Amino acid sequence: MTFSAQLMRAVEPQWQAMLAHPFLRQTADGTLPAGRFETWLRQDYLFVREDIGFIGCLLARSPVHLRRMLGEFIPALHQEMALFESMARELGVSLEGVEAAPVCHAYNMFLLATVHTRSFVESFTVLYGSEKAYCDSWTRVKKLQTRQSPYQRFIDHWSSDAFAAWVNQLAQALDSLAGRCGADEVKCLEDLLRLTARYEYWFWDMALTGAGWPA
Ligand code: MP5
Repeated sequence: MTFSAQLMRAVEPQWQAMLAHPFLRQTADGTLPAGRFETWLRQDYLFVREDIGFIGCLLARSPVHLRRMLGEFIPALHQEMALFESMARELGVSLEGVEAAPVCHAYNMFLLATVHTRSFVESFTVLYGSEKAYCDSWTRVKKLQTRQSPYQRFIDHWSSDAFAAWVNQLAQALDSLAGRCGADEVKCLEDLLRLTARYEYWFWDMALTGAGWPA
């Protein structure tokens, strides 16, 4: 079993909980209550915008052999933001003046704190977790879909072969870093990957419940 697959196995319960979140099933079968997808769209737009900063910091710390891969991801995220903007226009959703919900804020801060205070491989593992989470989650939506969705372009984007290939590239890069990791470091990577899966679960949950700040 590869190093990345071993890490994934250690967080299986949290991963399955994330994939079983009702937001995904309801998106797939069209039963999501009105406004819930739009909440996700607005919040994830903010998430991706901040994620670009995380990738930039990761790139600055990256070993030479991973720089091109990480560097090319930045324009891809700008393209993704254009997809959000175009879908928002299509759905009549405003992206102006949105405040980050607690989980969106916390998740972005977790990414930034990780890249500033933890090792490169620890930060890279968190990136792998967040990308794999979207690949697996949207592929699950695609599989459960019974009819065309108004949100099809998002579903197709993250369940595409191209996105799966990107996640696979990340897995291979993570495998190439395995040699740097002793037992303590591996435990640390598992903990960070688990936390990433939990943030992802919590993000779906926020979209479904609309949970915001108390005041
Ligand atoms: C991604 C995302 C990763 N957009 N939002 C969350 C909450 N988790 C992960 O996907 P990408 O392609 O980096 O936007």
